[in-house]
Amino acid sequence: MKKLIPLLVVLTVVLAACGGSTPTPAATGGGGLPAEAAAVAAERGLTQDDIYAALKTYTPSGQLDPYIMFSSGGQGGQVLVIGVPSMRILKLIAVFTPESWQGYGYGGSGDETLAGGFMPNGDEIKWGDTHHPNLSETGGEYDGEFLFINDKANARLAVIDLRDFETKQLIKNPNAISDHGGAFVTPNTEYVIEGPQYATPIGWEYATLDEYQAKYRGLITFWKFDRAKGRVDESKSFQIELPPYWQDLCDAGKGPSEGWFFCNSINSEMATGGIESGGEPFEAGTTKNDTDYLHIFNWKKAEEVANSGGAEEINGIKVIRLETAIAEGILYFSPEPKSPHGSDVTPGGEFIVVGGKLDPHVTVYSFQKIQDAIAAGGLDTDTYGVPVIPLDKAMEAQVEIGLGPLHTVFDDKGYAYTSVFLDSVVARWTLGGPYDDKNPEEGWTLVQKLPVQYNIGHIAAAEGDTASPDGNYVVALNKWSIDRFANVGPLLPQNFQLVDITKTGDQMKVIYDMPIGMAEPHYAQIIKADKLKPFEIYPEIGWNPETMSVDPNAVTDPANARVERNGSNVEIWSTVVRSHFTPEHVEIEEGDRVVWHFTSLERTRDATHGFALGGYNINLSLEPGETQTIEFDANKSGTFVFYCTEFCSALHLEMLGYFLVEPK
Ligand code: K7E
Ligand code: CUA
Repeated sequence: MKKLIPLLVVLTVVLAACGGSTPTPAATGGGGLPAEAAAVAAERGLTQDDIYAALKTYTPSGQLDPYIMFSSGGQGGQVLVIGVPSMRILKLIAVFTPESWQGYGYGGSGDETLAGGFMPNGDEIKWGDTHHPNLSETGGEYDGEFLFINDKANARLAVIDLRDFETKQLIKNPNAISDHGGAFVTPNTEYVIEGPQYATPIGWEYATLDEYQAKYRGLITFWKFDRAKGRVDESKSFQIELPPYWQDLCDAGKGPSEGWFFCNSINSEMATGGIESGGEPFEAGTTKNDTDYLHIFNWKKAEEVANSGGAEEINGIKVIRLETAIAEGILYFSPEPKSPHGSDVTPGGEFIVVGGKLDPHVTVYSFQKIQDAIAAGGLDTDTYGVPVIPLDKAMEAQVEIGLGPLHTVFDDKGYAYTSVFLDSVVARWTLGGPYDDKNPEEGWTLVQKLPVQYNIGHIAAAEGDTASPDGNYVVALNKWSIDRFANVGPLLPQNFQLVDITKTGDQMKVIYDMPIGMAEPHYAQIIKADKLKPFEIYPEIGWNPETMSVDPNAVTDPANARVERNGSNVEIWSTVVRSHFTPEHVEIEEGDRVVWHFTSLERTRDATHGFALGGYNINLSLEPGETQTIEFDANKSGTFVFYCTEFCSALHLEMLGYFLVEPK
């Protein structure tokens, strides 16, 4: 009984502190709930910290999360949408991988979107390795309009429209076969940047590994974003040729560093592996040097050069050659220790933070010092002639935080948070102020190392990549979960841990574990929920989500639903509403070409219908007001059934039709 007293005290105090509204009798009635809650806590063996965590995260039915996290779905090729702090999955957005339940890649407009990401020869790619989601920004703040994400495996970029949380565009990079440092936006989303990763000859032409230094190249792409169209405009985009170091994570400058862009890199050794034939294995060959190169780009200058004839067109896109980039002052390097990962610009834009996987420090670069060194000139160059700013001329500070620092995010209190992989901790440290040469190291101090479970990769903060991060939460995106969840066999979930960062000093706390029972996410961004203004239903009946306008083939009245034949072409206009398809009988002939339009007449929120056509690999999701078109050859005769795949009403099971294909 003694053990219960502190619990009771905490609960009473916390409950009393919960908002200014008058507590309901149920909450305090004669101490009823605290006693009951204390009994539950005792029964479950909950500590005071557990009770605090529960109260910080429990979200009653109908209460909405103040933040929304967009997480990469890793090699599953999707984006996960998660409420914070409840850590409930709200949606999985199909991006690079077909998802039948969203009707993405099973007959509807998603087919065309997916086809945009196929190889130039038309070869289909039906998955992606998503790493870095990035929200569109205006003035360095998330604006809630668009989300971008890369596919590392195939060097592709995706555009998701946050009016309906659907993927609108995939683009295959015409000159790179893998990427990593993307998607990252400039502060007004002028460009969405896709950094490279593993060097290959431009256009992935054939060249042997003996020709690595001569022919293999890095390549960074600045995709021009047309906000009005909601699409990337390849004709106004450009690339910059880079030495064959493996450019890694990137971030755009903002504030004083706006117009610049920063990427860390690995493999300044230009290792080519091949242990089986006497070479050094990659992991040894790429980690011999003590430093690699932070890549520093003047993208405003690059834009000018690309738009004034300074680029060469390769496979349909402008490419600024390495010599041009050097001659025009577009590219500089500065050494970064050791096996770097992560490149994160501070909210004020004055500093760039780089982690070193094999170095116990984070290294902080000063943008002003970089500018001063460039202005002073006289810089040595690397093998390819790129000017190198010595580390001591660019560095502002180093903070020793532990083994394996990776990524850094920020809050509103002047703290930085770095994920530390080998130590499995979140390190909180203080950012020194703007550069003061009388006291250059002031304020760069480690404050707390919070253990997380286990092996944290990325870390995400609420509004974390903006010019004004919030200070409530960070999420540790842990790669391993080991013993945190019930055993589900040898392939385990990842573990997202929510960390409360509201209190200053060494008071960070883990307050929630969320298993990700899917692929392995990399990065995530967290936006204030009230910045998102998605449709509740599509604005008008007949809305085509691809064009974001009313489709010419929309049918707003079931009386106009019909089947028309023109030779062997059959065109069908169907309406869909609870609880029937019109028409319910579709009779055609084997070998017909079928074009079939569907319009949902629903105006009720959440009244979604599906359209499944068994035997033809077709399934659509028809949200209220949506119009979709499918096209296929009726290459199989027989009696087929189409039915609704969403339980939409009491008579959902009766929502079906017959599709009769008469043999030739
Ligand atoms: Cu997983 Cu950003 Cu691709 Cu680091 S990267 S962890
Ligand atoms: Cu419509 Cu079920």
